[in-house]
Amino acid sequence: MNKTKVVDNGKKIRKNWSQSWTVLHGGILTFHRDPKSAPPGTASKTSQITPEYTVELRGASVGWATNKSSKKNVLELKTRQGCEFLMQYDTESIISDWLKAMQDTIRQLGVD
Ligand code: I3S
Repeated sequence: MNKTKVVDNGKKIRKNWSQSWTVLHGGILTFHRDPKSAPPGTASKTSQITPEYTVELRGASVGWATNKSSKKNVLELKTRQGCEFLMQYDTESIISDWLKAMQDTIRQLGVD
């Protein structure tokens, strides 16, 4: 999917959309760099899919983003640590599955 951070520890930052392979496991979302999206000639252009960063879903909230982007099918994820991400994919059924999976995870984790 495509993702960008928009708020970092309460501070609004400039969007920087990038493609990533995303995995949800054990309440942690891990964004991985797509090797194909690495700029040519960079060291990261290997066949490896490397983790980029993780997001803890405990205490987070997620929903459809409204008026946050000109892209379609955009989700907004707010973490308990005060970061916000936009997540986007053109196929609505796929991003809807992500929304449901994240909502279920957040509900199961609770806040404590
Ligand atoms: O919310 P914005 O400012 O319209 O977001 C766009 C910008 O971040 C733009 O980059 P620049 O900061 O170089 O202008 C991105 O390329 C666009 O993708 C952003 O808009 P969308 O609507 O795609 O989220």
